[in-house]
Amino acid sequence: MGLQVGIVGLPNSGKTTLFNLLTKSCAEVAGHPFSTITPNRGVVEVPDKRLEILAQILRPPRIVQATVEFVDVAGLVEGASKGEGLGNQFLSHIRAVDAVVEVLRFFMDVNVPHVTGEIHPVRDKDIVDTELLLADLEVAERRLEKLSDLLRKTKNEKLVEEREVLERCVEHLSRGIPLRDVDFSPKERDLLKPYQFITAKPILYVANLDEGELSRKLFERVEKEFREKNLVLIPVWAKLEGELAELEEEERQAFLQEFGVSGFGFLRVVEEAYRLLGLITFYTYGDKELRAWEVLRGTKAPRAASKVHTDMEKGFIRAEVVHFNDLVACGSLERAREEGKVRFEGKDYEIQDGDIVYFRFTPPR
Ligand SMILES: Nc1nc2c(ncn2[C@@H]2O[C@H](COP(=O)(O)OP(=O)(O)OP(=O)(O)O)[C@@H](O)[C@H]2O)c(=O)[nH]1
Ligand SMILES: [Mg+2]
Repeated sequence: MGLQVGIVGLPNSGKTTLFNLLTKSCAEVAGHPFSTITPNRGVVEVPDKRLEILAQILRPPRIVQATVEFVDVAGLVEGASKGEGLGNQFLSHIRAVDAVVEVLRFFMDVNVPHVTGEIHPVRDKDIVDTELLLADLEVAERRLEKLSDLLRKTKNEKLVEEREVLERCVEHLSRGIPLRDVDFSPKERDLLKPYQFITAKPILYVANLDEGELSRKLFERVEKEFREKNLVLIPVWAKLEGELAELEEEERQAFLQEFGVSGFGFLRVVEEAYRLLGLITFYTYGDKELRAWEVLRGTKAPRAASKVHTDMEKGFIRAEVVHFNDLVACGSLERAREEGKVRFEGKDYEIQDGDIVYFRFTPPR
């Protein structure tokens, strides 16, 4: 299973337009609020230059890229937690994701109404972030009530711990602090995991611009503000990029240059999500395929093997590893072996970004 990313934002901010761009889908986009009701889901293959180079060296019968699944939900409005708009129940669809992308409207288009009547991305961010906080607060408070009931009847050490950490959550959320900014211990994090709090997930802001000067100026100002707060704001031109995607490469480059943009913004969304999550890529290669996988930095070899197959973790013997750079320098796997660049690593080996790994394991009887 690849990475999952949820897309949130105000109605008409361009979430579905971005979703379509990312996943090459054609979900309904409309100029009225709440055009998305049932969530859209789509999978993107992660662009990977190293994988292309490896394919040239190894000539596998098949190449499998790492994937990211995007989930596009309905728009959130102020008061959603109290039932405004479509309420906030649909947020349950993004509880299971690994990271959140929040789309902020920077495009001006008067034909597309803004729910508050004014283009103001900083305020929009406050509205949406507040609703996400309130959604988490609701979950935490509901669970706390249940826990208090339970604890009145039974004494249970673990439940007491859980209550303490949930109380801390409520305290922070009530003060407007997202849970990702709270310093929980690893043990507390484990206790909180089942709740899938949205504000505990890494978040990436996407500025949806149009090609006009006003939009760009606004972006420059807001981006600076975000940077000072250590927040990531990525510019995309969702509508324009969608139109450009249909052009031939040469024509497209000419357009991008004209707008002073070095490349598609939407591709950065995937890259940044990776970076935010601390993910690295390793590769497996066998008779059938060459394949890219993502794991958290610091993952040990047996755990990485379990991504390929759980039997590989259980029966793990060793990993035979060559780094991408070494393989490229040698030009072939045989040469890399001759030059001693293929290492044998044990169960404590931490997989490195760009490793090509062959797992040796005892198959189950
Ligand atoms: N001019 C311009 N229009 C855009 C841009 N992005 C989206 N739109 C338009 O804005 C309208 C809303 O876009 P959607 O992608 O449906 O917005 P959404 O956030 O998914 O909206 P809901 O699903 O209703 O919450 C559509 O008419 C889009 O064509 C943009 O970058 N520039
Ligand atoms: Mg939509």
